Amino acid sequence: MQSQKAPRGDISTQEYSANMKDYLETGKTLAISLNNRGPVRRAANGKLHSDILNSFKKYGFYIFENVVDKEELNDIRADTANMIERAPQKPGSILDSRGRPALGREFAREPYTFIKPLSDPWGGTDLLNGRHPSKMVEPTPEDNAPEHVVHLMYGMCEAMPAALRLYGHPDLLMIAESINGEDFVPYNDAIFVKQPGLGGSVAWHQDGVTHWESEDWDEGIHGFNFQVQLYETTPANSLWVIPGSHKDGKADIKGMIEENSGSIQLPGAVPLICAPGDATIVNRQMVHGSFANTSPNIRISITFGFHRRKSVLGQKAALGMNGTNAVYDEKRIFERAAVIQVAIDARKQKYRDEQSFDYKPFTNLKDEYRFSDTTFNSVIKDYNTKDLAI
Ligand SMILES: O=C(O)CCC(=O)C(=O)O
Repeated sequence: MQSQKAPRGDISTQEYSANMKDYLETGKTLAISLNNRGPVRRAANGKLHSDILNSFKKYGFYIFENVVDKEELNDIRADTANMIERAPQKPGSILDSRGRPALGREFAREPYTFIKPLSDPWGGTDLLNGRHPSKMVEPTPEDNAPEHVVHLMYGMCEAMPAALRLYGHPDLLMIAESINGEDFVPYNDAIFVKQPGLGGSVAWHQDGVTHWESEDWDEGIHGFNFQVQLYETTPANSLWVIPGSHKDGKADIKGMIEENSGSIQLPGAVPLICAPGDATIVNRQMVHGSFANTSPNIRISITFGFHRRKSVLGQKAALGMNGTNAVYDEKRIFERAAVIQVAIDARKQKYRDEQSFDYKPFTNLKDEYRFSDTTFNSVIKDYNTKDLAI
């Protein structure tokens, strides 16, 4: 088997898929052998069952099955499809491909990232604090491929009513509370869109950039991300992680690839294989990434993270917030956390019989943070200018 180190344009999609085949199989076998998937289970106190917490601590990730039911999933799929359709016709356009005003031209943060099909936009660049040191393989797209594809979408709580409701999901918030404490706070959100035969790579990286040298560094200090999967995920299109790598401090990813004869097929990695409606948690310190999607299957992952409050308080803005020179003070954290409370109420207004999550920092503020036009404007509009990236 050839190793995967050809630069862009030097490898066809067919060759690429053939070179990946054994690696994908090996990863899948290993993934299935791990004891870290199942339904959400609560302990007697209503928090996440310790078996699950222990498994998450051991491996750095966990797959919760059947978290989002079919009806809700269909709502999220419809809102996501609409957001993709309403993207600017090409980067910089103010109209979508049907000539309508593109979504989000009035948002304070651009909601779309476009890339060239099958490319790796971050690997080997200084972007996002330079946290993606090595480039992935970029196969040559088919002749009929578009020039650009949507790779990421931001601002889901503002752009997608069903995503705002998902953000208030009681099981997901209970999981966040169980991992990061009752005063847990948001990080950010992003929707990864990996279209069949077009979706790009996310080069191997660890998410956190702030606390590697902190005196109180530990395996959970950079928080974790959820991914809710809208479609079945496969080894060819899914996110890959190296189990246990969240415990080992800052990884020398460039060195790992060099040691692997320059191949991006890092040994020991596993794909997150999910059914539609499953939700994963991934520790942000894990070495993780995803490959160009030459498969016939789409992956759309609704991704949003949470932190321990003390991990962000007083920290300087990083990653997507780089350049704002912000420091995450009490006011900013409170304002960003208010999105959780409004989301809980937006959800309650649709799913009236469901037991809502009690977000402790807002237990006595529920009435002020009901979902309404007023709170949409004061809390949700441009909420992601207050993301808490570390
Ligand atoms: O889902 C992917 O392909 C990449 C996700 C990722 O890198 C992240 O959530 O940090």
